Amino acid sequence: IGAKEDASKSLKDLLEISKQILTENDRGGYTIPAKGLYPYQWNWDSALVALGWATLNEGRAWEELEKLFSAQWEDGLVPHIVFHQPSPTYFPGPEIWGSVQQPMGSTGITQPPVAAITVRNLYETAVNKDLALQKAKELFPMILAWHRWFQSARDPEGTGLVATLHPWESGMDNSPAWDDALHNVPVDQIPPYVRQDLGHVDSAMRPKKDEYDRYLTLLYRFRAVNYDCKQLYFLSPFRVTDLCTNSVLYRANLDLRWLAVELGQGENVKEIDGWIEKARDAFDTLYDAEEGLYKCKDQLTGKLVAAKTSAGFLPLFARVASASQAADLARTLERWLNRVKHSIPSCDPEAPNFEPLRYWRGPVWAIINWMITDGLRAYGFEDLACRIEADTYELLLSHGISEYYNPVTGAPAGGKLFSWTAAMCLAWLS
Ligand code: 2M8
Repeated sequence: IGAKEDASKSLKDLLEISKQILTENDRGGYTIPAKGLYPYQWNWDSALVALGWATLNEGRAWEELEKLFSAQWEDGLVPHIVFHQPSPTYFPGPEIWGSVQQPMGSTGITQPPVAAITVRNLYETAVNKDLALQKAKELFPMILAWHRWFQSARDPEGTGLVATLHPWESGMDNSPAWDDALHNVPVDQIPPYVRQDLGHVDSAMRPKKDEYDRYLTLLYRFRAVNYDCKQLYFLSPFRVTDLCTNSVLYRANLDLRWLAVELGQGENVKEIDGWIEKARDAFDTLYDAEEGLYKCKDQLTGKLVAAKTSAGFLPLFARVASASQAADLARTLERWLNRVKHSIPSCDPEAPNFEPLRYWRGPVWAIINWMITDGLRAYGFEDLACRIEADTYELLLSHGISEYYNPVTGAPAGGKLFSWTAAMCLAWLS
């Protein structure tokens, strides 16, 4: 009984801390990911953080999404960062992006489209059904416009999979999956710059200068055409098929279709079904049967990327893997997990470029653990899902609510008191 009481006390503490983090990072309708390091509204962070808010205050959860979509561009893009209030602690901020297409400043690129997944989740679990119906109805056309933007702006050639034009769009900025494609981006004469991230976090945990030079080269090239989505796909020297973006979009389309039926928007179902069907076939071209893992692709060379990353398991979250592919993925994942103490490393721990401390090149991310666990459950791998869930819980309990964690030692890394990790505690681990 003593042990049981201890465990529930710890859970209570963890939930209390998580609640405090969201409250302290609340800037009035939107939540910053972490003080200092990320002082604005980030796109997929907000959609995930809304799941956490829903356990505390449903109205506040809906508001998070409304605030994000208040920055939607006329062409349908929902920006990767919205600059609601100026802040000197982040680079590159609004003065560098220089975008003028919407009332508040924003970047001119996007991020993995989690919003539809969150809306369905909030709608289905809502206590206040009237509010949920009203908010879901309001958000539905905006999300549909964003998904249409993905089709037209990021798959103008109709391949079935959307392109990612900047590592920041993938959300997994310095993933080894982008090393070769990014290396092929020539560094332009860009204005000198000072990185703010290195004032908040140890440089051993962040992308390198070489990568930042290219991130900024891409930014300035995009800015030169005012982020015109009709041109960007064709002019970007970086163009990849990202498994995270495509898996999240696939799942988001399934959830958008569900919402269309539920909300009496049935006339849109055929269009969404068309996207889903095309993507389903195209996903197979990313599957590496020998490795038992999906791979990203460099669209400009036409080659699958050799790097093995945790994004390769996200087709489980999408529900796009076949039963036998899912079984292969589960086997591969178990192999990875047997190599490190804490699940799930963001890259294959056996790979020579595995870096347990550096951002998206090795560390554990609670949001990715949630997505992959959700996928494993859907395919019937309950034991593996429970193992990852218990592991994540222990990790957060022992090491606090950080941006990411070293999978070998469990040490917390990156930003502290981090919103999306807190949201995962509230929405998933409680
Ligand atoms: C990280 O990315 C930002 C740029 O968008 C950065 O490092 O400056 C990524 O982990 C990204 O996925 C995340 O949305 C963002 C805020 O948490 O931080």
